[in-house]
Amino acid sequence: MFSPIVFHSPLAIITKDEKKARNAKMAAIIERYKDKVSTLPKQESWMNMDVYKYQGFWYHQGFWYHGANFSVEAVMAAQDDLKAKPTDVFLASHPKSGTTWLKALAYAIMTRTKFKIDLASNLTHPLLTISPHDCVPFIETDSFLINPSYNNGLMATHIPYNSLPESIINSGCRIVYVCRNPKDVFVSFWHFINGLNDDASTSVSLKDAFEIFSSGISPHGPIWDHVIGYHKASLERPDKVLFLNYEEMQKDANNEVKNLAKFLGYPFTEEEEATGKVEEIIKLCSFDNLREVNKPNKDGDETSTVVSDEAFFRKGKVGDSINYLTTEMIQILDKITKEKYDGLDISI
Ligand code: PAP
Repeated sequence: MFSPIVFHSPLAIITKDEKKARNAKMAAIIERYKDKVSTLPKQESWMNMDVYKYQGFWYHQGFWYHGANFSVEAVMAAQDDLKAKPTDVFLASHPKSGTTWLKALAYAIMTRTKFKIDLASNLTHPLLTISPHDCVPFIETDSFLINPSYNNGLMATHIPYNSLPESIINSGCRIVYVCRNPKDVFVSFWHFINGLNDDASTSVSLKDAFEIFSSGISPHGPIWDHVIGYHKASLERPDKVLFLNYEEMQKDANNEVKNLAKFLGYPFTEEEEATGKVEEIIKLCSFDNLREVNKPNKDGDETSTVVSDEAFFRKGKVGDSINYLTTEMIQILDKITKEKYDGLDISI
């Protein structure tokens, strides 16, 4: 059976002093990997940011905007420090592929006997008051990195399959991956990075961002290799790696959520299905509901640790990229995707 997961990250809200202490700890991690990073190939990516190629994928280095989260050093530290248990569950994805939604669903499924869902009273369930990112922290953020013994049994990562900390593979714990159409990922990513930006002079045009994304040098890129790594793993180890698809989740949430619950070891009982538990969880984790809960600004900017919660809820639609990309851009991304996924059963 799985270890019980705790209420939420105790690090969701921090004071200025705590933030300073955490930055100091992250600085120490950056220092720890300084020599290793200095040997890596480097390229310019978007927003005046250099990215470093590590084990086939690109990452920013050191502190960038909201801290050193997701940096190449953060990946290295997770690789060295994470000790996964066989009962753990890791939710994996390329950025902007449906991570927040998957976090909410997995958390709601796994804690459903502990927390009552009461959409009317708006008070009882953690997902009605805090972000899915506070319920399920990333291993390559300071929530975990400054406190490596912190592990609540349900964690998330953007690290590609081949770079996962060895204990995640060796312990035999479960991994759920969510993939999404690269065109929608790109448009979502572009909005997200420009939204992070306080300084308009460093915002990136769609055209420039497109060149970077399609050539694979955006952070965690190339997206296609990211997806393929987990897809292959899901074929080789189907009992340990579940491969989900954002578009399928939108099309048939009921079926996908039941599958997810089964894979996680928390299948819905007949009674739960008959009494609408699946639909209740889908509604709790719906875009509209989560966006409402994560509206600005409950916590105040001074104390929030990372990106503001609302940034993770833009439109939540399939195919929105058509409203932004030129015909040529669509053709380019479709061609790369077709070639890369050739012979693989990856629906997009
Ligand atoms: P992350 O990698 O930074 O954690 P991630 O959650 O993977 O981000 O992706 C964000 C996308 O998921 C956004 O897509 P959009 O820009 O095309 O709108 C966001 O709106 C969408 N999203 C977030 N929550 C949900 C949800 N509950 N249902 C469907 N889509 C969602």
